[in-house]
Amino acid sequence: VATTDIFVGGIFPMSGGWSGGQACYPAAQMAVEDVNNRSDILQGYKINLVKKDSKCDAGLGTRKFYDLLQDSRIFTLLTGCSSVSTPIAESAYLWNINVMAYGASSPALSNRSRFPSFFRTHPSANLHNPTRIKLFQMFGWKRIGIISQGSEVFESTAKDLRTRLIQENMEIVTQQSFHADPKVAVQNLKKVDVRIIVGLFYEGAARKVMCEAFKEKLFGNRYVWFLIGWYKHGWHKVPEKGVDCTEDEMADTVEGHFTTEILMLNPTNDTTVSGMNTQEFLQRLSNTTTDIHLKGGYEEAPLAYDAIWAIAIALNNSIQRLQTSDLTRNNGLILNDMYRSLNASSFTGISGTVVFDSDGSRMAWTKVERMENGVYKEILIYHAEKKIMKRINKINWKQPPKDRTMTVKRTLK
Ligand code: ABU
Repeated sequence: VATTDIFVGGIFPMSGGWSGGQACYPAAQMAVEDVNNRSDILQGYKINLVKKDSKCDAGLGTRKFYDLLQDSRIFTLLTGCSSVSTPIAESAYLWNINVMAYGASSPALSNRSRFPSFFRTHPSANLHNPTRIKLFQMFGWKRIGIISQGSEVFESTAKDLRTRLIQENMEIVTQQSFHADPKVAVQNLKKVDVRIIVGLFYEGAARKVMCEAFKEKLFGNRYVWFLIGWYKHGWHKVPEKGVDCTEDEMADTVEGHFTTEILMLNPTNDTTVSGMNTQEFLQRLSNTTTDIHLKGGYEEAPLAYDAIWAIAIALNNSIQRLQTSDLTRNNGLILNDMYRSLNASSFTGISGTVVFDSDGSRMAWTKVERMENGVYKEILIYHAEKKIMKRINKINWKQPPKDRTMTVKRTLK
C-alpha cells in the first residue's frame, strides 16, 4: 500500500545550556515509530522526523530553522530550549508553520499575540514560583535574593517571582543578573548578606555561579540555594570552560541546595494514548540509548514523546476534516486547521493529561528535591492551583537556617 510522507522538523539541542535533545530525540523518534505502526491514526501516511542540532544556541537554532524552511513540506516543528524556541516561534506563523516545544519553559512564551502558532507540552517555568514561596513560608524566610542569567526565559521567571514575593510581603534583598561571567553578581549577593538565594540559569552557567559561590564562601549551613531541577544527572561534576573549582569544592558548594521541578511523568500508571503506561515507556526508552537516564533531557523525554502524539492526533483530525492531499505549508490550510485541532486537544499522555490552555501551555505538579550527601532526595510535591502538598521525605537538618544575621540583644545589669 502506498503511503504519503509527512515531514516534521525537529530541533534538538544535543549540547549547550540544556542538552535535552540527548534523551528527547530518542523519545520523539519512539513516538514517531509508534504512530507509524498504528492503523487507526494517520492511516496511509508516514511521519518522518527531520532532525537538526541547535546546541541550545539561539543563533545556530535560527540558522537550522532556515535550513528547514528550504523544504516546503515542513509545516510543523518540534523545538527545545527557550532561547531557540523564542525566535522561531515569533516568526514561524509567517511561513504557515506550527511550533510545538517539548523543551521550552520560558514564561514569556505564553503570549498568543507574540507567538501565534506556538504550543508546548513543556509547562511554563512560572510554575516553580508558588512552590518556592511555599517553601520560604514553611521555613519563615522573608529575605530573598535572586540571581539570573540575562536571557528572557530566566528574566521573565524572575519578574514573576518578584511580583509574587511582593504580594506575600517578602523582601527582595537584591536581584542580580549576568551574561557570561557571574563573578560580580555573586560578589554582590555576598555584600548584602542574603542567605536565601534563588538561582535562575542554564546548566553551564550554574557551574560558573556555584564555583564563584565557593570562592565567596556563599555556601554551607547558613545559606540556602534554590536551583532549577532539570539539569543533567551529576551536572556539577561536569568540567566547564573557565571554571577552576575542583570536583570536591563543587560538591561542598552544592550540598544542601534545593531544586524545584515540574513533574513530567504521569503520576498514575494509567494506560496512555499510545497503549503504554509510564513504566512501559521508561523501559522502552532505556532500550533506545545506553545510560539514557544520565543524558540531558531524560526528565523531559515524556514531553517529547507526547509532543509527537499531539501533532499526530491534530494532524489526523485536520486531514480528515480538510480532505486534502496537499501536505505542504504553501496555502496555510494545514496551519489553520491544526491550530484548531491542537487547541481542542485532550488525551492521556506519558506526561499526564495533554491539554493546551489559551496560551498554548499546560499546568502540572511541581517537585522539590534537596541534595543531601551528594544525591538528590525528594522532599515533597506541590500543586499550586489546588494548594495540595504531599511530603515525601524529611529534610536532614537540625533546624532551617535563618534568613538574616541574628542580632543578640544584651541587657546591661
Ligand atoms: N526543561 C528544560 C527547559 C529548557 C528551556 O526552557 O530552555
